[in-house]
Amino acid sequence: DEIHVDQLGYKTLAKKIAIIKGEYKKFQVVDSKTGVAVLTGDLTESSNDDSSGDTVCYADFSKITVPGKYFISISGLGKSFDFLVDNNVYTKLGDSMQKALYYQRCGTALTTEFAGEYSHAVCHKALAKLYNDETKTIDVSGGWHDAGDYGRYVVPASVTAAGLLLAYELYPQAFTDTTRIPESGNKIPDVLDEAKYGIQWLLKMQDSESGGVYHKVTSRAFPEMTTMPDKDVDDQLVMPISTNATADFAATAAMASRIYMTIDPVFAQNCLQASKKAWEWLEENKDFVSFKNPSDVASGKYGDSSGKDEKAWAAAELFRATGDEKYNKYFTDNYQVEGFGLGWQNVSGFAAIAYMFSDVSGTDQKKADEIKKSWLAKADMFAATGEKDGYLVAMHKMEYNWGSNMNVATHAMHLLIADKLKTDEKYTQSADDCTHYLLGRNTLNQSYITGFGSKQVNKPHHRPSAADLALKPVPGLMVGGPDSALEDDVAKSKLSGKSPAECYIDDVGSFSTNEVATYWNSSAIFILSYLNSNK
Ligand code: 9MR
Ligand code: ZN
Repeated sequence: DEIHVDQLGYKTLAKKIAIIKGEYKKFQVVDSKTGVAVLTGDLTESSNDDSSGDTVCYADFSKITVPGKYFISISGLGKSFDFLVDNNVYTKLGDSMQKALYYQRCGTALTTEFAGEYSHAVCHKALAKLYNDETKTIDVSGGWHDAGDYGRYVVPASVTAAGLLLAYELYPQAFTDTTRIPESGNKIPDVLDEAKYGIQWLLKMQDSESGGVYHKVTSRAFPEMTTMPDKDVDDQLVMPISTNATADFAATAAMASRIYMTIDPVFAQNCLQASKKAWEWLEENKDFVSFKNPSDVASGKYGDSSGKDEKAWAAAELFRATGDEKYNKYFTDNYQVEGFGLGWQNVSGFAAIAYMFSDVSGTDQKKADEIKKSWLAKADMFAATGEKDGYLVAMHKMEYNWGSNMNVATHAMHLLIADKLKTDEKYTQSADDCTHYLLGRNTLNQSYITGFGSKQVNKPHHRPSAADLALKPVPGLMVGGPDSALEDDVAKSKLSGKSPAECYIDDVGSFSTNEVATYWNSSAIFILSYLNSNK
């Protein structure tokens, strides 16, 4: 299996490239039903890939536009996995990745009607104790289990929800009301029902008095891998308020107030009130309140050394939702282009998007144009990186760190946003190439999304998948992917000496390469919503 393709396939009119390890001359595209070769072509000259160390050449079979199932064959080497040429090739995947968030829901029973073999009884419904004062308990049930663990964290959950809202806002045609979640059929696109499920929990994480938002609610330690959600009965502790939880919350709630305005006006109003209240906390607590795990707590940290990008994001969203000059001023005075991140730690990309697309009167057009210019320059850089990369993915070899698949997906998001600002095929092409990477066109020939592709993830670091009786893991979850820092014992013992792009192992113990996370899914859902928006 040295012939690497997108294991789902390609849309009919898309550019279609297979990537081959080694040096060969000719390839054939074979119709896998009839066994008939439908195209013979020349491979390109070989070049080197920096991130994997591979020597690769390319088969371009873009000419194949007849829908069907095919494989690539190279004499002396063998054949690729089967793949489809079909305009609907990513439809099921998009729906499934969104449905995966339903499987992550906390505080509700996953019934067999909607969850099938992945059903379980209600979990984490008991009142949670305030870490700083265990005599106080509050109801913070709901939301999503963050990842392979059952922690619920405000920072990443905000980013997850914001990614869904943004996908819906830019590509509404990609979403349906028929993904078989409990809300399906309510005339609201399921993606908005899912985002609302997360945001309703975020609302509960706000301290109604001060407006500050608690950083997370988790148990002290991670439960065993074989614990189903409903069997995890350790105390749930609500950790102190932090700047970034409060600011990310303010941003996401303001965004929600805009998006749900006509669809769900009461919810939209609640979100706006809560967002403003969170902003008040930020105004009263100007010094950065970071989050550190207390010594007896070992759940995920989601720490950060700066709250600047988070606060700028909150200001941009609040300005867009209200038109109030005070938020505009805060944004224009404070926003600095710093990385345009679209992940949990650096959210300056979300801040930029909110401002660039603002049509509220009072928007500082000069500032917006400046940001657009930098955004496009960065997109040019990503596109150039992708073109140079052996596997055509917009990634430098230093970027294969924990959650590298999110880097791939957010770079694609960046490119797609750029295309919205200034249509250019090189942007959408590079984003497509990132998607192909995630779906198996990479050095390991590995599809990184459970339940999809020919070489699938079978053993994700995901407690329900490890604990339930189902043979296959919960489908539609994207794993973190290669992490060259080798940050768990399995990775240390099995991956040492490997190139960055190879530092991945499908092992339940490898939490630094094979865990799942809601915000990783959300970034992938964004790019799939683009792909599924124009069939
Ligand atoms: O996604 C997070 C990654 O960027 C960090 O490097 C890593 C270590 O701090 O944590 C990751 O997030 C994990 C979180 O801390 C706990 N739940 C599982 C998350 C995904 O691995
Ligand atoms: Zn739960």
